[in-house]
Amino acid sequence: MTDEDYRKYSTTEITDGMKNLKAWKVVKGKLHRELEFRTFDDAMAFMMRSSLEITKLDHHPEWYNVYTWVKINLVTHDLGGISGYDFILAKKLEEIAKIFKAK
Ligand code: H2B
Repeated sequence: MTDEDYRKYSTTEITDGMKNLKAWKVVKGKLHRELEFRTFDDAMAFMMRSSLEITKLDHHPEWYNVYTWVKINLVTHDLGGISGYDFILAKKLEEIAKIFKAK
């Protein structure tokens, strides 16, 4: 994470970044992912574990939980678009989701 990452990405940069995030899509100008956990408790544990990284990054997801689902949208509100920080957070969330064997 550097100042270089804190920049609104161009369409080309976003397309490039998506190559490393196979399960993610761009929906309405945000990085989007829908995770399904084995149980509601796992979904909650994922959110709690992620909160530690989110606080470290000081970059926050738009997300909500329904039962075993966690639906995530990432965008940099202060820049009005997707930045490098959204990609950094997406990769982090993906790693944590793996620990919980989310689909
Ligand atoms: N998270 C996201 N996703 N976008 C932001 O613009 C943002 C944030 N701004 N978390 C941060 C906090 C900012 O308000 C603080 C002061 O760093």
